[in-house]
Amino acid sequence: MAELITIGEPLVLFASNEEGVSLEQATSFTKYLAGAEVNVAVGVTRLNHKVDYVSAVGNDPFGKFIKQAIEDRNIDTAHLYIDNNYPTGCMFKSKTSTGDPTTFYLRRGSAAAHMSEDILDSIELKGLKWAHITGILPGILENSKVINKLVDKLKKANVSISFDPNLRPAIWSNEESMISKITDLAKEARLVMPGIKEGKILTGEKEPGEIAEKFFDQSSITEIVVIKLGPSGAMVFNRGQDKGIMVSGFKVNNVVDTVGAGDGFAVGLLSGILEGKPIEEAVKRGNAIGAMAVMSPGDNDGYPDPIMLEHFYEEAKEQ
Ligand code: KDG
Repeated sequence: MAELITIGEPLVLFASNEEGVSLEQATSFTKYLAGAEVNVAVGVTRLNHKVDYVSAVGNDPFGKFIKQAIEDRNIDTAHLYIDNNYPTGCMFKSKTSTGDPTTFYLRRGSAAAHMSEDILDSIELKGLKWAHITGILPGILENSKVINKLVDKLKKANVSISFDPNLRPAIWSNEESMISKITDLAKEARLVMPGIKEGKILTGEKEPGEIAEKFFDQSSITEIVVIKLGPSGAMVFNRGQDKGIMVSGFKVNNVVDTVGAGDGFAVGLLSGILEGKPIEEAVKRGNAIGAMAVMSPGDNDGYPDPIMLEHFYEEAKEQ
């Protein structure tokens, strides 16, 4: 029985092998499994939790690659639908060890974008504790009723929602609708985990405490807001407590690729919560896995198993 469910679009990622070369000029790429929600499913599974993943891919070579990659990572593909009419989403990424890479998508109208409400009918929610959703899902879906039905179903089954805004302006027609749809979804979540820049865009506030307050004010469901501050760590805010708690990040000497770090953070935070750890310890694990993620090229290849995580804690230095 799964403890966590995630739903979103898996992408086939072509990551350039040529440091400092633009996507336009790059000629050599390596193929990976990517997609924010599948990244979280991979990481939490690797830490020995049972995760259910819901999505759709095309009946094409990349859909087959994704299905196999998910199965290879020990995740059940019973709810990964193969769509004969629409293609699998693709993403391209440049290579840079300084700052964030350039990304480019070929995903509009993909199989995942065409997920219908029916896709939710066969999902078993019994025994589930958490559902992880990101702001990418409302940005790609052609039919917004899927989100409404998902949220209703989760609420009826008393499944808590964890929500990562994952702002991706490239998939939205304009910023206004991105902010309004993502804010609506955040209101349904018990746990919200924006990056500091995302928090500022979504709430119009500047300081972590003010951002968290805005998330609490707009929803009676949100209990925890964790604001990611990049390499320096994250701040945790619990509803009703005056002050946030700063949890330091870890020093990383060799940044290979920053994409996937936020999902790595979610992996640590959610797996810690599933294991009943105090929230600060879960956030510390989030910081650790975020740091591990930036040291490898694919989105999710750097996520640890429990032994690797232990080794990291033994050797890593906090900021
Ligand atoms: O968080 C990592 C994701 O950004 C990446 O895997 C691709 O899901 C993705 C997206 O939509 O950007």
